[in-house]
Formats: sequence, structure tokens, C-alpha cells
Amino acid sequence: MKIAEIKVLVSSPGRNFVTLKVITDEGVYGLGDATVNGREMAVAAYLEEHVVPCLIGRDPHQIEDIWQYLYKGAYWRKGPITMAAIAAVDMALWDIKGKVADLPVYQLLGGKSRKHITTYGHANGETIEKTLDHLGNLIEKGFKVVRLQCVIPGLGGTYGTLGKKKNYEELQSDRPLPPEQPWSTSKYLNFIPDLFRQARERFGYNIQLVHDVHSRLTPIESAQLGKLLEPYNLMFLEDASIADNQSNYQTIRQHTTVPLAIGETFNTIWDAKELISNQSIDYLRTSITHAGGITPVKKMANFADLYNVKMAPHGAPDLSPICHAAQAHFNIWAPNFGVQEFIGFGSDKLNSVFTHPLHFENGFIYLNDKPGLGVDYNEETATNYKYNRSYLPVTRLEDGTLWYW
Ligand code: CS2
Ligand code: MG
Repeated sequence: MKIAEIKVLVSSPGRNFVTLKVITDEGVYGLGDATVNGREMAVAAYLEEHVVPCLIGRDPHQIEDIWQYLYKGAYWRKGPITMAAIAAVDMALWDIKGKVADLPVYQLLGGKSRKHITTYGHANGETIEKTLDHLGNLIEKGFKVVRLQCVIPGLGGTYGTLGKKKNYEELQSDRPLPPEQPWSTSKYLNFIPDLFRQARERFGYNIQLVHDVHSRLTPIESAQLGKLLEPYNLMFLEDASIADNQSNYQTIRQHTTVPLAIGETFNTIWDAKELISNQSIDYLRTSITHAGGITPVKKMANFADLYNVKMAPHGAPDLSPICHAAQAHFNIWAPNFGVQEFIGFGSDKLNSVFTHPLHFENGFIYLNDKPGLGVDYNEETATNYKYNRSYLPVTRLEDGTLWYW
């Protein structure tokens, strides 16, 4: 069997996605997600110009060798664009191998370690009351874990809230240039503990809660927030601070026992090695698309398991259903799986292009037993949804200083 053709497919069914289709000379094809939100065309070009020519004629079963070729052989290693491109190839090759073996990919990884995949949903609102009403709705839907994000009074829209938009897809559609959002750490620190105090008062401690700081605090500010949130027993505090300097998390760890999660922006194990080996974190959030594919993320999970770090893959709406399917195969296998972020299966538009083997019930994702990843991509329908450049926002402090979004 040889790779005969590779297509880089860009479409925007509600938001932009980059999909790779690897087609063999025997007609079997595999699919991979190559979407980097706000930088989609950089990955598409990397694939078309620099990766595809090297793969035509290769044996698609050589997943590990092709991964090493694209990683070590690139010389200019690592980074979000390179690793998303490699990830898409890797996902597609696992898809092909599963189809040829007539087995779902999780069987090739080592089989099921659990019957279903625990998820966490997103509750957000303009006020604490509306956020907690949303939390109540998600509890009724069966979620065992929920993320709380709320507009900070005096700041207008902030990370994780929809403002006047109805859903995440609308958030991306109107970004011809990066929108600017204000930020105030003091307003945030003075407000967030009350969100969780009221959540516990209203719903008690059976529901597990998480919160995404989105990397906006300095290490000591994260430590302050962690200590303030300890009475509310969060499952984890995500992206408490930037970890370009991984020892930032040792500072946080010295001051608070709140469990820490990080990793959605990581693209190799080197972004997380010290965080894990120093036991500075509790959950690793790397996604199959952003971190190079199933092959490396499986290795990261094994390394993290040595230090009792659990996997909590990123699951935002900018990861395509192909990534979510690949993560479901990984999650059902991973011995140290923790929780999967889940924002629903998107719109009719999205589902007219992508099909996947997942269904959601009572807070859990279940995986239907189809060969490979169990996904498909309708190329004809996809042509109805043209790519439109879109950016993530940027954030400025109230004095105008550019800050982390
Ligand atoms: C967020 C993401 O889901 C999360 O935890 O951090 O929604 C993130 O903002 C987006 O993936 C950025 O594209
Ligand atoms: Mg996040």
C-alpha cells in the first residue's frame, strides 16, 4: 500500500477548519485535523508546500517513521504550525491503519480502559446569577464537571463568555481583524472567588467545577487566586499563568493546593517536561491536533502517568470533529485519562461536512465501534463554506499595555 494523493481541505462550516485527506493507491483514505485557530492558512501552506511532496509514494503503515521524518527531519522543529501539520498526517495514518485492520483506533492503542469518557461543559454568563443558571442547566443534562466563566463587572466581555453572541461560531465569524478586549487583574481577583462561593452555596459540592484563567495572571497572582479558591474544591484551575518559564508553576505550587491544569497551547513534550517531572501540575491539556498527533500525545500520557498527572485534552470549538474523534480514541485508552472538555457537536452546518462516531449522554461521550477514527468529510458540501480570515482577540490592560488574551 502506498500514499497516492493528499488533499489539504479548507472550509468554514460556522468557523474555519483545515482537514487533511491522505488517499492510498488501494482507495483507503484517512483524515486528520490541522486547524490552528486564527493561523489556518499557515498550516495549509506548510502541508501543501513542504509536507505533501515528501509523503507521496510512502507506506502509510509506517506511522512512527513518518512522524520522525516530519519532526526530526524538518530541522526547524516544534511550534504550533509545524506540529499541527504533523498531527494531521499522524491522525490520517492511524485512521488508515485502523480501516485496513478493520479495528477502531483505540484497539490499536491498547483497548478500552473505561466504558465512557467523562466530559466537562461550559457554563458562562453576563452575571453570577446567569452563569449559575447555566450551571444548573448543565447539571440537569447530566454533566459531572462544569467550567464556570463569568463577565467581570466593569470589564465588559471577557474570556469564556459570549456577550451578545449566541454561540462560539458567531464569536469567530466577525473577526476580520483582532478585536481588542480590556483586562484588569484586580477586578478579576476581587470577583472570581465570589462566583465559586455562590456556586457552592447554590449547588453544593457534588458537582465538580473548573475555571480557565487563560494565562492572565503572574505566578504570585495565580497563587493568590488559588488560595482564595481552595474552600470551593475546584477539580482544577486551568492556565493559571503562562508557563514559557516552567518554574512559574513551582511558585504557584508553593502557595496553594488548588489542582493545576495547563497545555492547550503546548505542541511538544518539551513545553511540559519540567512541569510534569517537578509535579507542578495535575492535568495536562495537550490536544491531538496542537501537539503533533496521536503518536506523541500517547507518549506524553505515558510520561505524565509516571508523575500521577492526568490527561484533560483541550476540546474547544476550534478543534474539528476529527480531532475530537481522535481524542475520544485516545481518552478511552489512556490509563491516566482525567476529563475531556466538551462544547457539544456544533451546528447543522458543521455536521453537514463532518461525521464522527461519538454520542453524548448524561455527561459522558460514548464511542461507536467503527474502523479507524470513524470520521468522514463531505468535500462537496464543504465547498459551500468558504474560508474567511479570522483572528483571536488581543487583550490590553486598562492602561493600554498589551497583555495575554
Ligand atoms: C480555551 C479555548 O477551551 C479552552 O480552554 O482556552 O477556548 C481557547 O480560548 C481557544 O481554543 C483558542 O482558539
Ligand atoms: Mg483554556
